[in-house]
Amino acid sequence: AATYDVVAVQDKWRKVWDDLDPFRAGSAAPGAEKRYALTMFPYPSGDLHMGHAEVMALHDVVARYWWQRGHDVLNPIGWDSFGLPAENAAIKRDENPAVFTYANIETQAESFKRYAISFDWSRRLNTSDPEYYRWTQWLFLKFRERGLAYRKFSPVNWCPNDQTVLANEQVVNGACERCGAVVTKRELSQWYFKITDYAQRLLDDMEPLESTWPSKVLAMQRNWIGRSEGAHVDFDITLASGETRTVTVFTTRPDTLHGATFMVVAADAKLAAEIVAPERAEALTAYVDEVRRSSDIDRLATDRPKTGVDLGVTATNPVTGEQIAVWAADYVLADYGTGAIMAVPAHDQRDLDFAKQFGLPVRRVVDTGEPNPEETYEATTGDGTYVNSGPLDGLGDKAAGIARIIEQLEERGTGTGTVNFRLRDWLLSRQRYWGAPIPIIHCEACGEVPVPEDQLPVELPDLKGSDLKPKGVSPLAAAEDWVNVSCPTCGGAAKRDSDTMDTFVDSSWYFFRYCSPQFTDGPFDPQAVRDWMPAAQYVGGVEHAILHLLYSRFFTKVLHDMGMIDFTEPFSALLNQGEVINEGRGMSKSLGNGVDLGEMIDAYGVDAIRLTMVFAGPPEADIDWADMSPGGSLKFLQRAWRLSGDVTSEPGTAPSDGDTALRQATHRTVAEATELVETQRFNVLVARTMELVNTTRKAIDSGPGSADPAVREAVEAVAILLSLVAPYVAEEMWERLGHEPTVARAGWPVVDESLLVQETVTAVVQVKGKVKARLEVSPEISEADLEQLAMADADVQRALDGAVVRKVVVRAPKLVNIVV
Ligand code: ANZ
Ligand code: ZN
Repeated sequence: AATYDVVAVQDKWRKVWDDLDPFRAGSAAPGAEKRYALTMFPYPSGDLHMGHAEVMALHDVVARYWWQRGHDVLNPIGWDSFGLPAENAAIKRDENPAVFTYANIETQAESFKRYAISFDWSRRLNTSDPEYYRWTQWLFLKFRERGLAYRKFSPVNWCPNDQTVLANEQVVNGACERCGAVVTKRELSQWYFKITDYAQRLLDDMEPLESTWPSKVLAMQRNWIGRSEGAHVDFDITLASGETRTVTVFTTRPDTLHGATFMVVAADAKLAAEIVAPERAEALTAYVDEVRRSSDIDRLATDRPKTGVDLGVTATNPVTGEQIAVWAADYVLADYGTGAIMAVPAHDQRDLDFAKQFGLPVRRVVDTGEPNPEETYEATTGDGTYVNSGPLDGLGDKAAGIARIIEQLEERGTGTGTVNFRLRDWLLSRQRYWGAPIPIIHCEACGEVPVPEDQLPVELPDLKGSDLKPKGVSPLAAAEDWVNVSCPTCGGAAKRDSDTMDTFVDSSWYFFRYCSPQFTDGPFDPQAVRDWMPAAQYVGGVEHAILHLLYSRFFTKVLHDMGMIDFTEPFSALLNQGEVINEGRGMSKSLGNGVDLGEMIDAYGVDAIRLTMVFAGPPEADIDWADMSPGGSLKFLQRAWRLSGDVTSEPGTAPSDGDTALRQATHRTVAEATELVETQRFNVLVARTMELVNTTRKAIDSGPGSADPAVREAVEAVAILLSLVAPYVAEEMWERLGHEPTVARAGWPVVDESLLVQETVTAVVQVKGKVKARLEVSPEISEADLEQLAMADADVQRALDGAVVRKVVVRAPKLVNIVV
């Protein structure tokens, strides 16, 4: 059979499309609805890989479909081009990170073009371009003006390998997310974004996203924000000096206050050292040294032996008046809640383990019907009836118990109801070179002075290789010419802030910039953003489910509060694609199971790879490349292409006198395809296209023949459907059908509703020889289906009236006879 030359077809249309530039945003008919198709921008390390190929193929189905529907589409591309990998590569090569970065960007851009993603190439941006980071810096200053960027001296997560600070979010199981080194703590003065001010709104605004974002992502965000309702309860501590000091704890179970038999403060918080009795101070110091060496995850683990130090002071339980011991321990975290807890060992296993370890009292205050934790050392955490709880005794309702205790505390002024969030402020300073410099100047006389707006961007000095080696302070600090400046306020000698911003700052607003990437009067043109945003569809990996999405949502809310935009959520819909794996495992160098995208494309062509990715399964599912058949995809594409050579009617032939059965098949396929794309079942779309190719082939070979206008109609529909997935062969088919390029903008076929109507016949249902029902059924209905329909009919059921059915005679599609 005839075949097309994959490489020749790719080369041919690449050139034509470069000239046509068919995907410019704004090029649709006037008044067309605007749709923003956004995909997570790539990081320029090396060339494209299978993961990119998948996400782009899926994303492009939607973008190309929108063009075919006549919408105006914004489908931009750019690069998240600051970051550590480029800096580490530059150190190895003794060059500036820009060299490696921009070379990779060119390689990737070339690959994207070959891969034929329908990007608007006029909107390219790189976060490491001064024209871009000028506005990253500007936004930082605006956040600071609003009190949303501030500096504080505090213990921070420190990666000893990368020699930089990490955000909490970048510490995974106590290790650096990038390099895996065990993260330690350091005291440093650092910049933070006050994302905690937005915690409640970040939660509330998720509600409208419920049906358009994956529920898994919403759950991860909710968990990260970690809202807990509870109370602040004040405990008076009598210090060794005889003075009283009030310490507040956060608890989600104020109703168990009568069972609070000791108190625990975080060992590494200042408070512990401030309240410790002199004779216990040395023990505390030794213990804190030990604690600093372990990670938060280890500290919170329930299965590890409890450790701690008795601080030698007592606190007063505000409801029982009892004196209770105060301990310092590592299972209480310094930076959660108030860094101090009331321990209720009977109903919290960690407290109970601690009590057991150190012989502290246990008192049950909720009787759940389970064995008493005072004896079993198994904490009971469920609901029950209050006991040993004074006024609460006998009550069986937890919510009421909590409300009553809060009321009592508030009356006496010893506590208040409160809400606590797990979310911390976003630490954005990084002691590395390849990022946007923080636009602040430190002057001894004036303090922190923002770089005046007209002096932005603060450009990076040209450093390379050996200058960039991590030394614990930013390499910028050693760039004397750059760091020493005169103060913008007093003119005296001053120094630039030598830290750079976390690259998550860059990626928190790039999708705004895409709307007007050349705009010079601000980070974006407000009108352009009004036109395109929020993005109708965002496609990307679930690895960004927390950080990037949370930060982008935060930025959007701040921009809203600044009056720059009129919406509060940036992405109306989100799609997380699955992962491309091989032989059941993630691809990795160490496993040696990597699949090279370039080799795949050389062997099968772009279209076959894209089709394979889309056809593999639902977009959210992982793709095991070992089970895929790109060769099979190519065979199918050849078969589709052959159809276009068999059409003998002229372009523009009216399909109305064509073969009805084929016309019905075509129109049904298009109607279904519409539904399938809109519900993101792209793999089924491919399956339906394959069926239409087969039906059309039969019509040509053994049906109405190649001259029938219905055949042309069918093949044109195939070309348009394929244009979403396999753009090269679709274009080639379109040309062979006698049309001008580009098929990508040909328009979605219009469905003739009258061709969707299924013919029906009337089936008669008899019970005891009398007609009891008439059913409208398909002429092709099976005997079994017809019997089932008949038995389910209400009139038939009434006629049977519970009688035992002896026999059912079915003559599909016309008759069902029920004998009782
Ligand atoms: C008494 C109590 C009794 C508690 C009980 C729980 C069960 P979430 O839901 O995660 O917010 N807690 C408070 N601050 C802490 C800290 N800095 N480090 C470790 N644990 C801390 O958890 C809130 C609960 O975790 C609080 O409620 C407190 O223990 C503990 F039957 O107080 B609870
Ligand atoms: Zn000054």
